[in-house]
Amino acid sequence: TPPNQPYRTSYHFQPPQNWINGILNRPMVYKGLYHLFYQYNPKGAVWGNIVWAHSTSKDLVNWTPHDPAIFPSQESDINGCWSGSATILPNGKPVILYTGINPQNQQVQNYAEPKNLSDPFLREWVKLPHNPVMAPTQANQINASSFRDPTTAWLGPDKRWRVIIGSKKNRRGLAILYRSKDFVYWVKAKHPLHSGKGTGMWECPDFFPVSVDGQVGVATSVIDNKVKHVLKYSLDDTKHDYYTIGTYNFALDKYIPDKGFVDSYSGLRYDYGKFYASKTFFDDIKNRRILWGWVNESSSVNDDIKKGWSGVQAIPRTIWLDKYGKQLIQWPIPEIEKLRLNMVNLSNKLLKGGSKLQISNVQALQADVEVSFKVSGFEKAEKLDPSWTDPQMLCSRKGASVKGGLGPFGLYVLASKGLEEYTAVFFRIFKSNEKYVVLMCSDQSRSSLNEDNDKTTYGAFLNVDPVYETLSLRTLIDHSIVESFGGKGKACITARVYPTLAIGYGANLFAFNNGNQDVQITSLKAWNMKKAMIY
Ligand code: DQQ
Repeated sequence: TPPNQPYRTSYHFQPPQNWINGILNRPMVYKGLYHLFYQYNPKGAVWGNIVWAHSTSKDLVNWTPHDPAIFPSQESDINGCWSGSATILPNGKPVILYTGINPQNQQVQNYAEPKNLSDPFLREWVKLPHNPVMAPTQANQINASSFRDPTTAWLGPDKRWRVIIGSKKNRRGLAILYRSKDFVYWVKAKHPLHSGKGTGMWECPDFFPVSVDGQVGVATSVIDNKVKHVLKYSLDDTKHDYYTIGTYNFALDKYIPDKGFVDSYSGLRYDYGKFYASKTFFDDIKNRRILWGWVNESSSVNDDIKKGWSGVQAIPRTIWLDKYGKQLIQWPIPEIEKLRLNMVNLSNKLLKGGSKLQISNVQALQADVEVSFKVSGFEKAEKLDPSWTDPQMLCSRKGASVKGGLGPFGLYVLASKGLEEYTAVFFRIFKSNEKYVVLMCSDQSRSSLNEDNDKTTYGAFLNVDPVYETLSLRTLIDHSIVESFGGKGKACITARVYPTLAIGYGANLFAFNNGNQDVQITSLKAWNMKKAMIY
């Protein structure tokens, strides 16, 4: 990588150089080690020449790189080894199903397994000589340019494996279902597991159970009345990850979203900023389900080529069902807290309307900040216009500098001393009938003096009642990424920013309140983050 790299992260995963994307082709645990596989271009900072790069870790924080695990080597993947997933078979053997691009540029699904099961790093993978194991044909009517990203397989009570593959038919997104008795010979089911009208292509689907009771994770094959199922897909059209919560009807081999959940651009999202092609895996070391996603750049392709790299991975998040079954909750894995150093701690600090407060003694470039607010004076809340249904639009219309009644209040991160540059993560409270609605925003519009970046503002409605609950925000700041969790993980927003002044010692952290009503910071804790060992 070229020198002078203010945007390289210090604790978010990224390789030393080049392009990464798609996913962590299904991370997994094997013999006590976490394996991360990800889409990687060994030859440059733009997408292409895709192989599966590979790293392992004991703690999901520090990583050891290995040579690429899967790369083009046979006819069925000669034009690329795209996304896929690992499944651990009942005998403990991990198997990978992945999408290969064949000489006709068709998307087909291939099988690979470790060469040597006693190597805990699983460095070498061998492919079936007779790959592919699933392919588009005249008979099955599968669209050969929209057939990719097999999920982790689940084993039904009938002892047959099932896997879904993302696809589309015209504008209908599809989760094509295949079944197998031996994991090698796969038969397409007559009906997809699920489909969605008008969404376009479903990339990187993920299908998994979540416990209806508590935060404990559930293994992928569990089907009983103590779980709900989640279907997630990445919409190629909007580049966001959407999910619904529902029931897996095993007798029909169909997934049915619960009432109120929709397969559309307005559906629930894992993250309301930049976060794509994510996947979950069940971590049987700690009995939790972990979600991991890729965060693309917001800089120009030219700048990516200049800096020699593109893409980072978000911090892995534990994911579980909220107690009302209405949404998923996400929280950064606790292992990341090992990197915390030198806590700064404030409590019961009044943040007057129109004021800001610098948080000193933290290294604002790489920090973990947790803040909670107590709000009063609800009569000051602005009225929510019934037409303001799109939170991102509302956040861009009412950015951090637009004064309000209750809010905007929150944090200025990666901020220059004189606020020529800052990224604002904040709340704004509206009144709608007799209820209060909390809007959470991440405003990048002032994040950099370099105009050559995508500085779109992001937003989400946060399902917290500010009258009875504390309003909390956690933000993970790491040079060019700002990952924010509102309401203890009820809404997440990830942003990429490229300050020109707020770099090195020029980066600062503030709490701010641009509303006219005072708010109380009940607690603010900020830590410097140590650098993780990533390569
Ligand atoms: N990128 C991969 C595909 C996947 C997409 C190719 C997601 O397998 O559908 O690199 O970004």
